[in-house]
Amino acid sequence: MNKQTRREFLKKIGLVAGLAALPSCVSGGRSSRKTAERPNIIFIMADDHASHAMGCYGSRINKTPNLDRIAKDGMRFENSFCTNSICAPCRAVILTGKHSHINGLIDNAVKFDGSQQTFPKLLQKAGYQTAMIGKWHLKTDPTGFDYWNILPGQGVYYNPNMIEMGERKKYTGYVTDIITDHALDWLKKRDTEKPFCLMCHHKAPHRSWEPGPKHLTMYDDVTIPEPATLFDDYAGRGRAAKEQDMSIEKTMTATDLKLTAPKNLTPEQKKDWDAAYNPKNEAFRKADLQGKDLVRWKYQRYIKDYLRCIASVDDNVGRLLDYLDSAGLAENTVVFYTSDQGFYLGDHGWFDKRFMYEESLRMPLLVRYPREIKARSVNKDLVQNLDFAETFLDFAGVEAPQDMQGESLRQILRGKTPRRWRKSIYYHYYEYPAVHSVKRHYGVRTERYKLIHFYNDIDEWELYDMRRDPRELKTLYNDPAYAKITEQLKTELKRLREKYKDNTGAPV
Ligand SMILES: [Ca+2]
Repeated sequence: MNKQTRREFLKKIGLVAGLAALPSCVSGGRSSRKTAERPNIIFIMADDHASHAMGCYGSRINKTPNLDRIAKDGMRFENSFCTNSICAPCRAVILTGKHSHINGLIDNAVKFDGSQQTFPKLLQKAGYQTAMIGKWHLKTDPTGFDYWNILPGQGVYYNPNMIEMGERKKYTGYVTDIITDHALDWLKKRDTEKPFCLMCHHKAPHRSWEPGPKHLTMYDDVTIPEPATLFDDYAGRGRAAKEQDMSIEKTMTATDLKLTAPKNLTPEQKKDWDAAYNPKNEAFRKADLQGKDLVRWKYQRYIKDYLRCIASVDDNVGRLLDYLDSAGLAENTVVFYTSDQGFYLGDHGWFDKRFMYEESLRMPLLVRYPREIKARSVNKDLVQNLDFAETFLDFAGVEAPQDMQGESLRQILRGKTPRRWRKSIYYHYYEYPAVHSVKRHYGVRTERYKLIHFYNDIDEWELYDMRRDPRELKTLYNDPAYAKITEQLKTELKRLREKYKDNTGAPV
């Protein structure tokens, strides 16, 4: 029975609304009561965690043993991309399964319209218990959750305020630990008769990369390898890459570099902080660095703090996984790990995200669900955050509404890529003029090529052949040898803009 007929059949026998009450739903066509239970969902998301800082993605710079557990027992996606590489827009796309121009949240300045359809609301309606804990960043209160406890705005790393169902409370401690504590508390107190969907969304490793008390001196005795493009001069690209304001050399502040301590530490935390940073700062003051040496020092300073924040995320993901094991929930829980987008880890001399270049376009994506996903699988299909809503609904046996724009990943997770899976992805970034000065652009990426159109106060195109130039150092736009490819990509870009109903920005 296909999805539509099954739905009609259920409707006929009056079971659609009652699905929630059924301990064994027919989803997946399994017969036994036990295997047909609807799975729980834990959706863990970090903020700005690039996949090249994860062990299972081959990181040269850190280890993430707990995240690797998810990859080892499940599937790792090699080609997972965001639609708009910035915090709030990415979250809105995930919630709605719709591109930014449709859900309305095109940049970080816009408030999310929480009255619209989202996957948590649909899961809730289908009988799931839903919870949202951690970074929300959408400016309006969460909707579609039985329980929510969120950081206000970006939140802070130490001693954060959180807003629990509308009530603001202050906590002492480190944000990644505190978010996980709340997630574990909620899991322990939940109604065990119902399936659940828990969103555990971390602030880390977002700027300004303040490490937790356990990791303040981690990496002190090592030098982290530099990326190949740390001293990129952007000679092969257009104005957008040259005119950004997100470089390690020029943009980083004293706070970013921990030349000043965070203001909100308790006396005890301040003592630990000073013990870790004062000697490092003293050594810097004596060194009198300039030019490339100074960039190198800043890079070490930045990347070590970034990785220290990730070490805490990794520890805390381990705590959640351990709980699932001890509570007997590991088999029947879909565990998702991702980040709202990638990040520049000194690549091209940058930090931050926004550009459609690979480092920030890519999202790590690991999914574990032993009942359907083979251990240690690796997938190369082109997938996006646009697909998550429909994937969660599919696992819950809820039919995705027609107006969602992604595709369920469930068949891919089962190792069976649908025959007509997409061959290209669409991207559109809007936040300009704004912090970091990354110009507005949209584009298309296929397995091999990428075509980007920068517009607004500029009209420039860039084309990359990622097989020959994986670091995207030289645009091939206007290269006669690539004229035919360029035309094909423009046609594809037009098709995608029509498909996704995007008439914002300059025409192709
Ligand atoms: Ca982010």
